[in-house]
Formats: sequence, C-alpha cells, structure tokens
Amino acid sequence: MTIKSMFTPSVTGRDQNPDQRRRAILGATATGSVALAGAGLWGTAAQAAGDSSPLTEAAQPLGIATADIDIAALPRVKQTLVAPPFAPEHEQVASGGPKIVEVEMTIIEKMMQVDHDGNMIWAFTYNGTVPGPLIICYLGDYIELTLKSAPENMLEHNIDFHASTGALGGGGLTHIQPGEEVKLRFRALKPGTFTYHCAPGAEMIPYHVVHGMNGAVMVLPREGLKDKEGKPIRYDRIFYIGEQDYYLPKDEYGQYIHYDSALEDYSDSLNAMRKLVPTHVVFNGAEGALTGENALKAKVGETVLFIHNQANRDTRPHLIGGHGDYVWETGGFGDPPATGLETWFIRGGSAGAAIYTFVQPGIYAYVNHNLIEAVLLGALAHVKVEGAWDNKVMEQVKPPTKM
Ligand SMILES: [Cu+2]
Repeated sequence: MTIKSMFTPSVTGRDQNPDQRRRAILGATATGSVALAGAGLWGTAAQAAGDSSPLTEAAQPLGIATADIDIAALPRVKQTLVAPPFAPEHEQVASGGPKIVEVEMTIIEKMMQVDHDGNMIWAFTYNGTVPGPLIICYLGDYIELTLKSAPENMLEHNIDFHASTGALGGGGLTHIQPGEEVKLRFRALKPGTFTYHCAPGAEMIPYHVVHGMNGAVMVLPREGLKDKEGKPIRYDRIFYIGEQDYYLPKDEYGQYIHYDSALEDYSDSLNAMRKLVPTHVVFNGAEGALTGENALKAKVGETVLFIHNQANRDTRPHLIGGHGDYVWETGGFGDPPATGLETWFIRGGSAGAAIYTFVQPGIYAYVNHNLIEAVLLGALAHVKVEGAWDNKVMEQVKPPTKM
C-alpha cells in the first residue's frame, strides 16, 4: 500500500457510501464515522456509539448512574495539563459530585532526539511531549477534551482513551486533519490508570503509537485510593513515566537514517516494526530524560505514586533499592492493591500504578527490569532521594578491605 492510498480513504471518506467507507476502514484508515469505526476496526456494530443501551451490570457496583445525570447542570473545571513527569494539580479525594473536567491538547509532529548519540525521530505528540500529558479526574466525572492538530502537521490523528467507553475509546469521534479541532466528552466509568493513544486506522495505529503518540489518564475513586482493608492511601507526589519503544530504521551500513520530514520514514519504519525488535526503549521520550540532571526528586519519608504507561509493549518496572508498597499492576483501582512487590508487570496497552514511601536517601534506579532494555536500550530513570541514612535499615558493616 502506498502512502498516498493510506490517506485517500480517510480524506474523502465522508463523501463515500457506507460500503465504500467500510472497505476504506478495513483497508486503510478509519473515517470520522462513528458507527463504521465501531464496526470495522476492533469491534462489532453494537459497540458503536450510536447504541444507547443501558450500562452493563459490570459498571453498577461502582455506583455510577448515568441515566439520570443532567450534563448541562454539572459544574465545569478546567484542568491545566503539564508536561511529564509531572501531574496536573488535583485533590486526592473528590469534593462534591461529578464534574466536567475540561482539558485541551494540541497534536504536534516534531523532530525529537531519542538517545545520547543524537539520533532523531519525527515524533507524533500530544502537547509536544512523549508521553502526552497525564489527565486526572474522579470516577463519575466527565473528561471533555478539546483536541487540536497543528496546521503544520502532515497526518491525520485521533485519540483512543482506554478510560472511556464506546466508539473505539473515542477514536471514532476524534479523527482530525492538520488545522482542525474536535471536542469529545466521555464519562469516567471505571477507576484506575489507563493509557490513551492515537489510532487513526490500520498500519497507522502502531506507526503513530511507536512514534510517541500515547499517554495516560488517572481516574481516582471519589473517596481516594485505599488499601485492601479500606484504609486511605495518600501520596506526596506523582512521577508519571511513559515507556516508549522506538523502531528507528537503519541503512545498509547499520546507520540510523535521517528523514527531513514526518512520514518520510513510513515504509522503512513499518519494515523495522515488523521485526518486533525495538532500537530504543526509553522513559519519557528519550534516553536520559529522567537520569542525571533530569533525575526525579524526593525526600526520605515521602510517598510517591509512580504511574507507568506503556501503550504498546509489555514491561516490568522495578525500583532498584526500593519496592512497590502498594501496586495496581493493571491500573485497576476497583481492585485492592498488591503489596510489597519487587517487580511488577505492565501489560502493553495499559498504565499501572505503584506507591512507595522512601526510607533511605540516595540515588535509586527505576528501570524496566529486562536489564538489557534498561541499560542498553534506555529504559532507566533515577530518583534522587534526600534525607538521613538509617543504619538500622542498611549498613556497610565493613568497607571493602583486603582479605
Ligand atoms: Cu496520530
């Protein structure tokens, strides 16, 4: 399939008859048509947004009643999104009833450096960062996203929120061309951390995701996080980490190829991706984004919530020298957290959460504990923790001495 044919159906899709459009979706990128997006790509026609059947049993235990909610009467709050590894301002327990949380993201295609050697990728980003910003709301709130695509962009984009319900996670309702904007509102019906990513259709889906186009949403329980006995869990700060696998094409001499514009790497990238061997696995967009000068910072006694997003590929976070005190591997806050873990597993296509209270100062390494990926490919962060060393926890009883 040529690059031109990838785009033709999506650009003209709105003028085609349903059969042509369905073929276009199955063969190439999705159109803006909700029903067809639901029918064609991942699911069945019944899952499309046009189906207004009531909530399933599964949603009921969470206390979500959507039928009698008056959206127009809900209070609105604006959430200012911030660049990773930081989290937007938020309370840890909801005050009052459901709200509409307004957020805005701009899609920016940009050249980004990915490693210490200066190798580059034409990244596809939400708000200019890899991962895209963290969005936070409470169970039962609405997220209302204004999604804009910068006029200088080359490609069609959209967004699939795993936190949402229907229309391919909103993907079927958010296709935009450069210079367009769209607004999507969805209700957060499940508590947890969830990935979001671009999913414009067919091969463009993984192509965009492994060019950086993903991020996370955290839907907090209204009463906040709890342990398995129901005792509140609170945190002092959030470290939001997006793990990104890149597949940079190489020339016949094994050198990375430079591309002058976005999309020029398309067919080379697909060839590289097909081998399933990433050239880079990095945190927050680039090797070294969270190490050395850029290390995450905390103090002894502080409790940190690590949110780990991986939209594409399995990973196994580990805090070297620490633990996961409370871990929601799957991100599902509806389940009690696991406790005292050494390493946890984040499935590709999800975001997980782990809480740890630091008891010793020093430099911690937060890694993907496939150590080849951590050390050779870049999946490594540092946490610099200040405070007083506690010999009762660990002590070098005898320094290295000649025997
Ligand atoms: Cu995209």
